[in-house]
Amino acid sequence: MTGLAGRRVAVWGAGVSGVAAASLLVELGAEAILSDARPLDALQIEGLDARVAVHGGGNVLAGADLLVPSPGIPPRALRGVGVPLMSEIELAASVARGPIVAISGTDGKSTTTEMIGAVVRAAGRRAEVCGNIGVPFSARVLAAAPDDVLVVETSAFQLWSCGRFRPQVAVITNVAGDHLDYFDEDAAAYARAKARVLPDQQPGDAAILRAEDPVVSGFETAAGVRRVLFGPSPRAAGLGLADGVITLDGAALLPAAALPLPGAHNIANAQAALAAGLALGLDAAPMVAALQRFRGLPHRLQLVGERADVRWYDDSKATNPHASAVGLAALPGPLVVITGGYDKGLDLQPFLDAVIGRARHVIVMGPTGARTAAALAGAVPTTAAADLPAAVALAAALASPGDQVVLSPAASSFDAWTSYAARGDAFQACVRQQILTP
Ligand code: UMA
Repeated sequence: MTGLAGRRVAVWGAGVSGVAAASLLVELGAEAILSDARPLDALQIEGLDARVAVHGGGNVLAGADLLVPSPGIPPRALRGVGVPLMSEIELAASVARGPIVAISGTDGKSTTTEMIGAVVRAAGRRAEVCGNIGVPFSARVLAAAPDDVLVVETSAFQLWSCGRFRPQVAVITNVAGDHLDYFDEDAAAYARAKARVLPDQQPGDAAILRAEDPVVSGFETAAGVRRVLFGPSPRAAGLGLADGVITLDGAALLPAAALPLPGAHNIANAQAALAAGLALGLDAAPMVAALQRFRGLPHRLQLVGERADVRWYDDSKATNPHASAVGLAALPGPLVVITGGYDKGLDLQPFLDAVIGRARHVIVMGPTGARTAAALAGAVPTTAAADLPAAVALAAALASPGDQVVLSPAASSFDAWTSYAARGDAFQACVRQQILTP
């Protein structure tokens, strides 16, 4: 059915996507050669189909005429490779039986993805939530029944190499500067990748686009595709916000204050989830109820605890300056901000704008720390901390009653941790040990 049976396909990268893609390929009757830049004894491969051939110590084609690259492999490493590329999500989508909802954009993807899973289930359909959020699409696609909704978080790393990818519902949250090192500083290539959920849509499919983002609302959609705009401002058509009430085509749907998650960005995430559910033909009432119960995900402006009238938040998922700014804007009250991490060379301005005039103090760490401190000189007091325990101790000394202390890195975690989740866990452990435990 997919034309993959009998093909010899190389899969590069033996992380979770490579393992899932190679296993799916052999399941579909293809011959899969999985290779990794690291030596075999350094790899921890779990759940790989025994029929897959594995090579370590370098990525190889081994006579394959099709290549499925792992998302972590940047375009420059695949240039001139000589065979067509097939993205891992494209591979999975090629055998999907149920409708695909693809969530793209720089910020809010994971929360929106989980919200869509929640509203779909509340409305009585099964949802398979997968993709960049952690479980590869290729690992889940065959488990889904034809009536199940495949809710897929898609990253620019997965989208740029798609040859064909048709989600019946495409959601784009926003496009802000991120991952420019991966795209060799080519912001247009990054934006193109974010828009890659749109061109293969068919008449009757839906494109759910963030109204206030000029890049996103300017994206072209295919002929016959329904464009639904969303965002927290008054709007006659689509999902809007008027007098604190979320509206659908101007009619009241849900007071924003009934959403448990704080901030305008979460109003927008909830609107996108409602729009996606409505595009699937689901009833509004159970979806609205599900959003009123939705408590959010770890490390996304997660309240760790409160002590002496100071609230401690973990926003480790804010891996770029724009995401940090969005999270900081959602917090009331004076801030003590702990920031810094792996330097992707991003423009710090959105973060600087969010802390100037609002932060009592900014504690800087990691490779972006010195750059941040220099940019804030004269505007906000800054102090460098050697590590997270030191930063937490410093923040405790600087915070006054009524303040919010927030880990808001504005940078990736790869300087010191394996993931933003590991960084957030470490921060929460420090807060519990040093602050919350009497
Ligand atoms: N490798 C090679 N050759 C190379 C480079 C790397 O063989 O030239 C190998 C590495 O040695 C390693 C493997 O590739 O063994 C890692 O592959 P990967 O980095 O693509 O990671 P996976 O484990 O397959 O996880 C990927 C996503 N990772 C990235 O996009 C970097 C996960 O997103 C995703 O959850 C998972 O697939 C399932 O779909 C993570 C992420 O950080 C969470 N995403 C970025 C983000 O959200 O900002 C885009």
